[in-house]
Amino acid sequence: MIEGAFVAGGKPAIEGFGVRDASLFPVAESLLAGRRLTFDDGVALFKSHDLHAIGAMANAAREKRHGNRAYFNVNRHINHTNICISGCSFCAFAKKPGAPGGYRLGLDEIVKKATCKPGERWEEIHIVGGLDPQVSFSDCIEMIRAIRRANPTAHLKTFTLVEVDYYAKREKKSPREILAALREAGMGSMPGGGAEILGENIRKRICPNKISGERWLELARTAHEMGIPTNCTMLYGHVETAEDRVDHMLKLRALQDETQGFMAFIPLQFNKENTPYEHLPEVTGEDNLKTIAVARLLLDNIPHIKVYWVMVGLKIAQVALWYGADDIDGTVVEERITHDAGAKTPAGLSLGELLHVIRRAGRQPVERDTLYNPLKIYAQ
Ligand code: V47
Repeated sequence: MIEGAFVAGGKPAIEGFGVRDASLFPVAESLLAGRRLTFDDGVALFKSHDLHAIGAMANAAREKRHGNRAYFNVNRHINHTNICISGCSFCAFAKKPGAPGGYRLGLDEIVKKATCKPGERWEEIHIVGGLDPQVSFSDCIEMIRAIRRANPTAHLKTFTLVEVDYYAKREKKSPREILAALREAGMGSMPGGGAEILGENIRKRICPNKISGERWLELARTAHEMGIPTNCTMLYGHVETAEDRVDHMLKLRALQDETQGFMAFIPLQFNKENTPYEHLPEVTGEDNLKTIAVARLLLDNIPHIKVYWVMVGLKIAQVALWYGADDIDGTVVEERITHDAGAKTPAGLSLGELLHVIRRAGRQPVERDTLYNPLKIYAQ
């Protein structure tokens, strides 16, 4: 049940959210009564332009869980290879083997990136790469071990479920064996990439060679059963419909009911440059904020909704902290996937810049570790 939506003067509670679009009255009533939102509620939210009311509902849910806190972490991304056989149409980062622009970092370069210079620290290193035929599973294990040696205190959030499936097939091993070996080498948790849109109709169009949505969910279940926490994502703003987005979120919600293994949901705004979708309209700020808000409202069992400023920009990220997001990713340092697709955001932020963004949004910055244990609560 969402509290605090009641207004003085005996007005109906629903007005506390400022809902003007009648199609959202049932949604607001469900929230006030503590009822779980349905597929139709999700679609109504996406189709409505009553943005402030949607934000107010999401903010009430966000503040009920997290108060005024805005979590962030001091992290660094490393993309060890962009060579990939998957051929997903939305991805400007990936290069086919032998194609111009392909790169594969050597172990020395990876270790150098993972090693802190004086004055630097990374609480988390986030490592993902393409499905590169020249990178063996033992290379992956060696990479994790070498990073661990170079930076023993950083949490390693490594490899997507897509990479787990790829190496399981290549090594003729079960996903459990692959995950166990990665964990043994030093992997602490997994990022949420590769989910895209889980519905097969869209997957067939945008990433026909990638694992199915069903397989992605099955692998997430396996990781969670093994006690490996993961994130989950949704790539939005390409050819999907409101119904596809809601279906995606409800599939994640259903799995989370079973496993409680997802830490955070991160909506990923599609960046279209250098992809076949350049003709599509830009994703708007309205859509960014609405997607964050609907995620907060539908995903009532996923503790954190993270806004990824790299994709939506710092200004929208600030507002998103009032539209359902309680977490903002992060210092990042170096980013390739979005920037190869035309992102105009910086590649990384200093701790001071990130604190400024959160404070100027009026939220209390809380530095967290990957598993959301607070490390430091900063003055607002
Ligand atoms: O899976 C690819 C997406 C993902 C584009 O778990 C694109 O904490 C936008 O998963 N425009 C990788 N997105 C990034 C990712 C991620 C990022 C930040 C935090 C976490 C986390 C995970 O990027 C891919 C794909 O869905 N992607 N191409 C593009 N043109």
